[in-house]
Amino acid sequence: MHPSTFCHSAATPAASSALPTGTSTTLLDNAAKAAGKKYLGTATDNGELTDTAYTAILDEKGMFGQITPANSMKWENTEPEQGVWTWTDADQIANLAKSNGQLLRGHNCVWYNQLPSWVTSGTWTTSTLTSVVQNHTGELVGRYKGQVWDVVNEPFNDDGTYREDVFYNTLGESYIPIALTAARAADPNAKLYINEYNIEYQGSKATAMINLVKSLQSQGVPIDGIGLQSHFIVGEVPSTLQATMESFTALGVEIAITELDIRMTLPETAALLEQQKTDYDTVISACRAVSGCIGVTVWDFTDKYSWVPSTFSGQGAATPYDSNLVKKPAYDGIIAGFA
Ligand code: 9MR
Repeated sequence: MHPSTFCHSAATPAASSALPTGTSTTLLDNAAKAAGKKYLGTATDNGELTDTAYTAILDEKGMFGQITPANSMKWENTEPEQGVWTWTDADQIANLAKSNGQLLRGHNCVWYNQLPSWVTSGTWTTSTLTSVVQNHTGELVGRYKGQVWDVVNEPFNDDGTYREDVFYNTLGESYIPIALTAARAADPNAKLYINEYNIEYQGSKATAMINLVKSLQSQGVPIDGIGLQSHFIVGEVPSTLQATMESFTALGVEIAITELDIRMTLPETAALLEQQKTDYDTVISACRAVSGCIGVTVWDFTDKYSWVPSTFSGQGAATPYDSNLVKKPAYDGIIAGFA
């Protein structure tokens, strides 16, 4: 790199220098616990753990009380071939949680995405796929005991019908009780969740989740919680969020915000960042107000590693730290929400 380019960019990151930053010195998990919540957590991923500026924040005591592996516990990474288990990356995140004294959220056992081809392209009968689901779920939940698990991830389409994947197409809705029952058998102390997006709004998808949980409860199938992923858009956080949460906790299950981020159309502006601060405050305040909402996880804490730009072209800046690991106004919004 040309020396003058280096000096310029090191001294004044052009993109963020003119924009407002976060100023709170309160740590995020400390704020969550002071509000009576179990944690403020973050997703993280193995490739990020060599970034020492990143890990300095991730590991700081009082900052994140919980972590979720963004990818390393997923099926394609843990059982890439039938009965062949690869635990190195998953163990790295679990061990990090242990050494930092953080809760771990297992993510996830059964999901339509990031599946190895032996699962998606296999020739299954009801009986063989039941065993596969039981075995995979049991291995994961049994390996990392005493944790919270997203046992089933994203079972619904946005209209509230069941997503058609290899599990549903072979086993119908019964794959859900099969997975939950196997998880409970593997670790009676694990908290078992179904995790979903676009259930933060009242509508067919949230209603489908309520009906599913009621049905599981009536069958005696173990279900402890509902995860609201909460991938939001700046200025569009649902005004009914708290009411939706209450409709879930009324079922007698706990809930958590599991993958919070609030994206914007780039470029960032001062006005968008201020709105984002308000939006983070709104989401955190809703969790704070609902006693059954146990905690909030951001889907990574820095724009440097957010999944958003690669999925939503032209959008990003969804997290509380910018890509230079500088706090954004959104950070202060989280603190304000817990205050
Ligand atoms: O953050 C994850 C990203 O690194 C992966 O490429 C992506 C692949 O599907 O999955 C992301 O995490 C998803 C999570 O597992 C389930 N809910 C949506 C998340 C964002 O896509």
